[in-house]
Amino acid sequence: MKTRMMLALAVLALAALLTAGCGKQAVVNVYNWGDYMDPAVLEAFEKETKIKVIYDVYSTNEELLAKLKAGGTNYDVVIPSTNMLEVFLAQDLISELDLGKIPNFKNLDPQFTDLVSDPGNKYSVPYFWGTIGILYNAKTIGSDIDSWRAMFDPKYSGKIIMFDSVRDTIGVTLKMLGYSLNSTDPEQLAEVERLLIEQKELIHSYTVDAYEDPLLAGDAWLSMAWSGDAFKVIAENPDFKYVIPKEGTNVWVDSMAIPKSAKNKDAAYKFIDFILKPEIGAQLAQYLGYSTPNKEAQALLPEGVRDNPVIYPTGNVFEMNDVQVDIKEATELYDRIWTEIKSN
Ligand code: N2P
Repeated sequence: MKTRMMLALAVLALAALLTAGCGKQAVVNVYNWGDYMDPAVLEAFEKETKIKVIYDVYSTNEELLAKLKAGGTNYDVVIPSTNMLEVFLAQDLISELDLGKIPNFKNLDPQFTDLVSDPGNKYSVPYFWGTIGILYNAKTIGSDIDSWRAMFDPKYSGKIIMFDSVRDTIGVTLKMLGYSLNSTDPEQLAEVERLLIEQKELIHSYTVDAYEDPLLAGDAWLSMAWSGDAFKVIAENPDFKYVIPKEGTNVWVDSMAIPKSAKNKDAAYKFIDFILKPEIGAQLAQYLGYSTPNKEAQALLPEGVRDNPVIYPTGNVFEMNDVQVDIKEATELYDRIWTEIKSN
């Protein structure tokens, strides 16, 4: 009896193994920022290509770096910002692209291709871009905000949310002081450290992905915000306004790239090309509220989105704002300052 059961089990196990082997479904492992994808787009991709998407999210570029370096994850598509892409390239973590396999690359606006972080797009293809600004409840506050200084104003004590993101929070404070977002000057950074430590008693919280709820609930009045999130909050409650402070900000561009450790490169190419289809780019742009670098997609957007100043600020956004670059050896100094601020 026992032997027969064992035999039956062995046959079952063998059958399972064989089916898994034959019908092995193609997959693509995508690792993206949180709140940065329309699930319907993933479903449409799976339906069209029969490739299954395994999807995972991170909150910051630094988290993405840590995960990639730890190995063992085998992501096929990752979406770092320009500065983190530079770090990846310096550490030889990214595969060179064959743009011939991404015919929809032609849909991109030349303003967002051939960036200094990746001349000739040898390694990356833009996904979305946007800004960091201040999202605030204009009704509660009762006046317009136009400066990063508002984030340090004691009259908003307990109502201010800052980003839990080393480069972004140090970066905008540098901008407030009239310095470069990419400063590596120890004196300028010491000044920033002092201000951010002083500011701590005014802070409601540090977060990058949980500021909408406290704002909408009235527990916080003003927050550092990504433009797409701002667009969504304003749509929910028009008392909110989004401003790029007059001192300037970080204009970021996030790009899709294929790690060297990717196991499903063909599927990764198909995924990237799918995202660059005009109608998919437009669907995503509307869902996310971020700015599409895809000019064919932008043309498909309805009025009110296509020309919304939160998403597409007028004028040349690169003029008064900086794009983050890899700060190389100064990364250690930034990390030290950040730890000091957070633990103080
Ligand atoms: C959405 C992702 C923001 C991207 N939470 C910032 N680069």
